[in-house]
Amino acid sequence: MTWRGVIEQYRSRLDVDDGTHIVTLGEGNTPLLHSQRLSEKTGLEVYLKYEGTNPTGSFKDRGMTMAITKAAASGAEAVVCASTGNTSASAAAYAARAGMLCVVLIPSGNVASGKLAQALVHGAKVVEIKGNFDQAFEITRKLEGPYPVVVVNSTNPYRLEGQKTGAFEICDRLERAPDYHLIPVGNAGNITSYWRGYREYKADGLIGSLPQMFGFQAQGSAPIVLGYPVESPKTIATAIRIGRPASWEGANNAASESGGQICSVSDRSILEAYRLLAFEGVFAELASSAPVAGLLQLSAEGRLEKGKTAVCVLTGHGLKDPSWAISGAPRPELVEANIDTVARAFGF
Ligand code: AN7
Repeated sequence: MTWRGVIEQYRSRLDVDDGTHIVTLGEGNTPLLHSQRLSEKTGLEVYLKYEGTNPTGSFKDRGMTMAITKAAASGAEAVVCASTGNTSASAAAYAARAGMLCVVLIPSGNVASGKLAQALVHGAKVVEIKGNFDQAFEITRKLEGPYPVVVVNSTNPYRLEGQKTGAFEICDRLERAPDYHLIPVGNAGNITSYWRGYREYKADGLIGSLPQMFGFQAQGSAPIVLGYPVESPKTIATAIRIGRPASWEGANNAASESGGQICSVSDRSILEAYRLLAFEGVFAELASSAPVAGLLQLSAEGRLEKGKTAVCVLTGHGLKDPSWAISGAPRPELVEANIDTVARAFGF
């Protein structure tokens, strides 16, 4: 069967009426890659759910097809979001597809260039604030009501509904749930959503057991781990530079009900995981490398049972932020255009 996006694929599990026009870019159906190197390093069977292959390069598309489909069906003409980058890229693309206006509020200086490029090319109206994501989000929430816009941040209930399809795809592929599910945590919507998806499959007898859910925040931006909001969150992983997560409780529930945990990982370990993934051919953005850093940390602490199956969700594509890839590598050598100098430069 041809793939027509997550709503058509999981229609019976999503609340979309038959006559509704579906706004889709063919999202979902992303690869679940076995990682030879991570499996060898940890003694587990490690899989990577590579969400970078979604139409706008991140997992946000799963929820955005739902949010924009519902907003369009309700007659809305404009959507708004605050974003660390990926939500705005996705909202801009799906709003363009639906012929709607998209307005975006971002923290100045802390959005990767590829994400900003996406919002702009799809015709979104982008405003930067002299502040962080949490401040942008607070303002955004207040716009709905007085102004004719629908908020498409993950507080929009349809976003989390769409995102649970990631869990369905993993179970459909493995024909069971993994033992461990590892995922980055920013606003904490995605972990909340995956947990909902797994529980739904379990309740319907499609899987026999549930995974332990492990969420990873960056150390300088780890409010859930600390137990209180962080006023000035800091991390190189700008996607998860969030000090006051909207789905805080959802993340805590997922961790406690599943016997997992919300943990933090250092920026250094995130960067190491980013390089490790890239050397295995998988280009994921920094935030997406947090669960891999977390996997290695938990494994080194002997907290994961060998032989078990683990899935790390790689939430966004590495091309979103090429600056980190380039800054960590030597500059290409510039030589004269002939075979001898080229061969010499290659070291042949
Ligand atoms: C690559 O785009 O919050 O815990 O505004 O872009 O569901 O928030 C992005 C979050 C992980 C965290 N990985 O997911 C935004 C935004 C990537 C992300 C997360 C984000 P949540």
